[in-house]
Amino acid sequence: MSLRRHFGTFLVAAACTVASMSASAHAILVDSTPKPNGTLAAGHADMAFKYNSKIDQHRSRITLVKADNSETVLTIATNSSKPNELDTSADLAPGTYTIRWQALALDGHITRGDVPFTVVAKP
Ligand SMILES: [Cu+2]
Repeated sequence: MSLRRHFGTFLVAAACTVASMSASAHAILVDSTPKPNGTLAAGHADMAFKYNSKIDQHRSRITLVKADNSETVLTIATNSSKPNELDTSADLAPGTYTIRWQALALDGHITRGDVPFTVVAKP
């Protein structure tokens, strides 16, 4: 966690606070697979992140952070029938992970957040 990252988050929050006085539609995560602190089975995992507003799927980003802090940018499957959603997938071994998402809403505001989760071996 760098100071720069925190400062950037603060700027986004401030911009959205001002914008919300007019018509704001910046993206807030409302549901996800995996859930925050949730669990997935090992193997090929489909993941979905649902927001309260339309997302620019081409200019948003989903990064998989492993327990050793190595990062992999995942491919977002663009899907015009699910405009509020970012879909991706990865092949996951058992362990602890974080999905770091960055979503560009149609109001031009970027929001970001972390979804920590655990992958367990298939029974
Ligand atoms: Cu906004």
